Amino acid sequence: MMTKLQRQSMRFLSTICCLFLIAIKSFPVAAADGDDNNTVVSFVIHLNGQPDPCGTTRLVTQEQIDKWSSTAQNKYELETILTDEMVSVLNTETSSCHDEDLEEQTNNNNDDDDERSLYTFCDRGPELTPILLDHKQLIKTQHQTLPCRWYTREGLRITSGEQLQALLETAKNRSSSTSSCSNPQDASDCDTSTQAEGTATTEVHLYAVPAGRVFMFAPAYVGEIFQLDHLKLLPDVNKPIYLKVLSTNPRVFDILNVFTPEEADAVVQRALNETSPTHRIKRSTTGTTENAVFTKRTSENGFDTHGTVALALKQRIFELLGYDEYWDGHDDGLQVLRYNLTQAYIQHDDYLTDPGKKDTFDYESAKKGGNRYATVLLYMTDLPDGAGGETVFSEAWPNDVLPHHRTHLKTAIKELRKNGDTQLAGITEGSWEEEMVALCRTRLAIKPHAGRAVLFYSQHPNGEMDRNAKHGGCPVLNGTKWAANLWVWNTPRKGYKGAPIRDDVDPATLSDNGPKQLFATFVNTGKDPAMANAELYYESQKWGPLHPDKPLSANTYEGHRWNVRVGDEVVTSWVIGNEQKQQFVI
Ligand SMILES: *[C@@H]1O[C@H](CO)[C@@H](O)[C@H](O)[C@H]1NC(C)=O
Ligand SMILES: *[C@@H]1O[C@H](CO)[C@@H](O)[C@H](O)[C@H]1NC(C)=O
Ligand SMILES: *[C@@H]1O[C@H](CO)[C@@H](O)[C@H](O)[C@H]1NC(C)=O
Ligand SMILES: *[C@@H]1O[C@H](CO)[C@@H](O)[C@H](O)[C@H]1NC(C)=O
Ligand SMILES: CC(=O)N[C@H]1CO[C@H](CO)[C@@H](O)[C@@H]1O
Repeated sequence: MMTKLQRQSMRFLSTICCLFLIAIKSFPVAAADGDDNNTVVSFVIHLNGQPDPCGTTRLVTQEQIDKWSSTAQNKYELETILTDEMVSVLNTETSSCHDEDLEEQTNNNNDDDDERSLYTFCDRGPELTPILLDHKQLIKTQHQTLPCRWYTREGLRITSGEQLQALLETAKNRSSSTSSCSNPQDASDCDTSTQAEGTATTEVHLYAVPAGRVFMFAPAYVGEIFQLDHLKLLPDVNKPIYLKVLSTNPRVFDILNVFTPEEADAVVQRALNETSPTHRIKRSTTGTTENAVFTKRTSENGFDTHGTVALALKQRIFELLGYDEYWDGHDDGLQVLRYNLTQAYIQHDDYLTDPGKKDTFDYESAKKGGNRYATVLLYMTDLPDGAGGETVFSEAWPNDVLPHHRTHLKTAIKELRKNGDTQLAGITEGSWEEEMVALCRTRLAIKPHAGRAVLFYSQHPNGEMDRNAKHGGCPVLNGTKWAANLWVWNTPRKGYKGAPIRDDVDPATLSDNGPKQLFATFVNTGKDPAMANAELYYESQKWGPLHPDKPLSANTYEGHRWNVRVGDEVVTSWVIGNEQKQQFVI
């Protein structure tokens, strides 16, 4: 924490520095860098997920930016133009905007510019580039490589010239207000005459994401704020959505104002109503196989893949994570969780492994496979004080405890036994649940409360698993905890179009191992007059009217869900089983 005195002297220093800047600005030489238009911009480049920039560009004129903006016909052209242009204006002497993994691998000291160029970061080569759904639309750079995608610090993908210009304007406004005012909060301090000269360098920060990779926020310190002004305010909340950093390693964030109490209620109600055997609330399973009940996950869960609210939440979360469009198959559906008294989920990784290689799916996200990379947790209920139920990151320590004040697990267990909290709830001495309660009181633990949302990453920006993201659901010591989570994948997941397949799988055998196409018929007998205007949907996508005596049919896959709607209401919901031909009747 800064003391008041320190803050004052900081302000004093910044005033001096501004006066100094103003002094410099009166020399014509300051604006000399080939600019007639009074506007010069320098781009500050960050590699995906890195708070510190890897380099800055030479000054760029408005005219140049106008040209890039007007040349690009779509987002793919824009990202290629930006990649080429950034390479050409980057100050290479001071830049480290290249792929360090690659440099290490090739392990050579030669000063080959190619290997130290941003191009090697944007295109990490076929072995390290997952193939995303829009891969075919990517346009090669002048260097015949794949381009980066470009984002703001807040995760807004730059998809058009207008957006780039808007970014520039925001940055210009910011730099003019900070360079000519000693106190940006107080406009009376601003010297408008220097603002009019406008010769201060405007810095625009751009975050480069390699082809095939996903954007990740780049937290620098605990408490840092990322205000996501590109996300729409929720009508009932009416406050900006923002992230607040809870931990930088693992990367954990609070997400504020991202869902409403009404949405939380709707999701819980829907979960309680669900009757489909695959989606209803039941004892949870773990891992890559769907039916492994695990003794150290005692909580229950259901899935909400099709509810209107669940879908709205999913789309909002995707936008928040940096997707400019919702990609089907990149998530597991909203998982709704219930933890009754004493129930818990021991610390684990959301990142999946398949050591026995039972799947043809390629889980190696560090190469070109896919895995879960982001988890968003939504807490739906308040618990009484001391009621447990935290989400604990077992490899991370609380931020407000100095290292030498950290409590050992054994000490924490002793304390628990002394004050008897856990026995009261029905947790026995020596059980894994007891040890978890102790862990939750010593490690980085997030207290649930209604409306709280948390984001964490299970992968590093280069796709490697983040082993510090191990976490668990602490035993509930009083009441019931409701929560929901969304797992987001860096590629389509198993069974979905575009899912990555292991290299060592013979494609000829794939049809046997991969998901089987099945045939379903949907019939409206007309017996129920309420179904006269029924419509058939595949998940939330309309398929067609399901009129009496006009059956519909479709090729589909096991686990896929078809819904019958009357008006806005889903009245019946079918999940495809494993038989070749199936019929569903209302
Ligand atoms: C920048 O400032 C101008 C003038 O004050 C204002 O009209 C404009 O809306 C601002 N633009 C952005 C993107 O903040
Ligand atoms: C749950 O089921 C009840 C009774 O069928 C119904 O009235 C209610 O609208 C349902 N709620 C949701 C959220 O689907
Ligand atoms: C959790 O509590 C609910 C409500 O009391 C109950 O219906 C459910 O069966 C309980 N689940 C388990 C696994 O005990
Ligand atoms: C559980 O919480 C309720 C409500 O805050 C409180 O009255 C009760 O004493 C708590 N029970 C235990 C065992 O702490
Ligand atoms: C305000 C100003 O000087 N605008 C100039 C910027 O550069 C273009 C192209 O050289 C000129 O046409 C503008 O007049």
